[in-house]
Amino acid sequence: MWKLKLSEGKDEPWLRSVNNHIGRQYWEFYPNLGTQEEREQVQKLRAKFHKNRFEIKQSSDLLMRMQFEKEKRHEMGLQQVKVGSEEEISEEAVVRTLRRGLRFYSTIQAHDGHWPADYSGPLFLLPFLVISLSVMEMINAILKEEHQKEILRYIYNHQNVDGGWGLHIEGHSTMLCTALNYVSLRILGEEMDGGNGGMKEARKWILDHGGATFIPSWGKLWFSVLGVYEWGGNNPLPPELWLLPYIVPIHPGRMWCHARMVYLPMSYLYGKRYVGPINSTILSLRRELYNHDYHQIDWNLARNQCAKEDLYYPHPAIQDIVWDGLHNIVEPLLNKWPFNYLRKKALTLAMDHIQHEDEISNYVCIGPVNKVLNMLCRWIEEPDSFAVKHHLSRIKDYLWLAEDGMKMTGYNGSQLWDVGFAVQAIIATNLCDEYGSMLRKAHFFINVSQIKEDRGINMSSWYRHSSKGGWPLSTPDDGWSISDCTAEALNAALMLSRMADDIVGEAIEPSRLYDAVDFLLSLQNNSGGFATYELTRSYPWLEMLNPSETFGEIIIDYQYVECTSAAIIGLKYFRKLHPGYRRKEIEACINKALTFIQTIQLPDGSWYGSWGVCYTYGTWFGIRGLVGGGNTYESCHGIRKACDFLLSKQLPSGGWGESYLSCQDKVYTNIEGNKWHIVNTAWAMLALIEAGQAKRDPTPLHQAAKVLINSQMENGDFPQQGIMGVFNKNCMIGYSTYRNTFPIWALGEYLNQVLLPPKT
Ligand code: LAN
Repeated sequence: MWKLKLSEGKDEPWLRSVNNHIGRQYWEFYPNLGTQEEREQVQKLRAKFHKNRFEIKQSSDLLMRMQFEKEKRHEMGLQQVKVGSEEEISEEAVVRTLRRGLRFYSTIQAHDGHWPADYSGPLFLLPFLVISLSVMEMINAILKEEHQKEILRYIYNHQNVDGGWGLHIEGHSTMLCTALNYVSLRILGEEMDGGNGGMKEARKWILDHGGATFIPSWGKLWFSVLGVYEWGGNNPLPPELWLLPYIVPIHPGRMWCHARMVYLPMSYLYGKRYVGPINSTILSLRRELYNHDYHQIDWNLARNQCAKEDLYYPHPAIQDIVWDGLHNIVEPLLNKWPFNYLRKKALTLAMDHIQHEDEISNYVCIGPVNKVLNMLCRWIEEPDSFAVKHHLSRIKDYLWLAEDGMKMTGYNGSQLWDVGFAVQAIIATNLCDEYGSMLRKAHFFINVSQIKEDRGINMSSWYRHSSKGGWPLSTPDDGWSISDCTAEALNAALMLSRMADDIVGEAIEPSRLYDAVDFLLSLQNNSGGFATYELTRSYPWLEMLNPSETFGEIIIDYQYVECTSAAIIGLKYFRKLHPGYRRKEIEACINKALTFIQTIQLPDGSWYGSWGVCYTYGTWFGIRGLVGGGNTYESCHGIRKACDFLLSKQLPSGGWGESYLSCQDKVYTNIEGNKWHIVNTAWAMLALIEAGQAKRDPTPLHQAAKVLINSQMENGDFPQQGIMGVFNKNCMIGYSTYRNTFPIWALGEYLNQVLLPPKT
């Protein structure tokens, strides 16, 4: 049976960690583990997912829950609460719901203080891993039989009825994910007509949509490396860009760090025109993926082909002109003497940057895409190197298992991010005396997850902003501090610092909080807004050169309401508790940030949320920032408009339910059938309560609270509904702890601000 391992890694020779692996989560298979009964239960959970897979696309982390239940058997002891539609909500009903919710929450907290969870959704990640390991001829060495079985389960479970795969688990079929998953299945040994017809349907989908020349650029690149597509069918990704002076706006050092870090190894592969070993599967795939004979394909035409299902960001004409020029004129030159000298130099420089990222991220890397790309590049450079061993040892950090199979996650988890919210949620219930041990553990986790030092020397020569004092999304091993992760963690740490040591443990030393504040202050842009990991370094018009077709707004680090509001809240609270430290600068920073938030509020009163779905998420942050920064409903027109906006979207059921389509279409869209979603409902409630709705008219809040109370399950858990995280406008990603954290948080505020208003 599979077992989830937490905070382990000390015995693995190729692993390094800055904090003793605290927060690391991965699954391992033990053939003799578990009783017959337990194995049967696992099979049942899998069968149930499979049966309902077309209706319910999200798994519910039931294998992890099962393991925790076994380890920490708990007596719920409190009867479930249901409130009738005409009934008034009693204080007792809310307290009991919260106690039940918290009791369950404590059973799924790890001993190290974090809440382990699935963090998946995109369907292109696993194929990237499979293809890279295939090129390295290491599939069977790294992905053991049981892994492969679970990976196949996952891929088939998420095949759409039409035979294709979406960009993410809820999406319509796309060429990118259909061709990639089809190829992965073939590499993993599936026959052309295997999978109970699944393979045949997939192949039909690909051919019906023009064949694999219509795959977007990222797919073209991976297929070229694999040997089932020609390099001449790729638009250029010249590594020479790294040789430009920094002043040039398109210098890679000015790009959003995710785009920079993904296009870096891509440009290395492109510059090398690397092609992996050709075997019979590859030769067969060359026949399977196209409507025409492979050798007759017009690769030059293929460069700009893209299936309409995949086209989120169509290339503007100017981009195609640039590509044509580079492809037809510059590339041929760069491959000839004496210009090939430049290519050589650029490749060496690119490799230096790849190595630097690997080293200072402890081979975790900034995300799953550059992780496997870097691994492949290091292998190409030196297959037996220590670097490759380091890389291989970190693969499992990105693999998660649930009842739908084994998937690759969007990061090596969202541990710290989830803990930051969890602390704020638990404290909001004001039942913390009873649940102090949860807070104590979470406090410890926050403490050991801060990035205490910059690891590289001379960060700026690697185009890195200083990370010192910040907090990461997952664990500090990757070395990448993020603005809002830092701000939320700072906020949580400050809240904990005001509570009794004997309950929540010792507070983090002020000097370390000062480091966090320094980091935040260093991230404010001139406009007042905050981007994600770094300052905004270049101009939005560069988006014209976004080559990805599938993803929107990836070229520069834009400024977001989420990041800016979080910074305001963290800094404001810090200033209150530590009034002596950089007081003036903090005040100026908050004021500028407040102005920024107001300037990006949309005419209907909402904010577009970029990292959660979508206007409910953004508007929660907008209100949180404005109120946290000292504004009130009465004093601030923006808050009034935002409240009106949220109230106008409340459903007759009393909840809110926003579809992921909001993110891509940029129009508020209800979930099909006007269904509510507990997480949207909680965000809207939190926003309205923060803006003082209770004083004006608590009815909408009572209605919403009823939805949350009634949705709680018998064991105190909450149901996993649609996917609630997003990135790059177009791709969804699941935050599996949100279903517990946000209902608890919202009901906590509801109890203490609405039912038992604080005495003033
Ligand atoms: C994340 C996840 C966390 C997220 C928040 C902290 C929630 C946000 O407020 C700031 C941006 C950030 C850090 C973020 C950026 C983009 C990420 C890293 C991701 C959504 C997780 C996965 C995604 C990454 C880009 C996926 C790889 C795909 C590419 C297109 C490069």
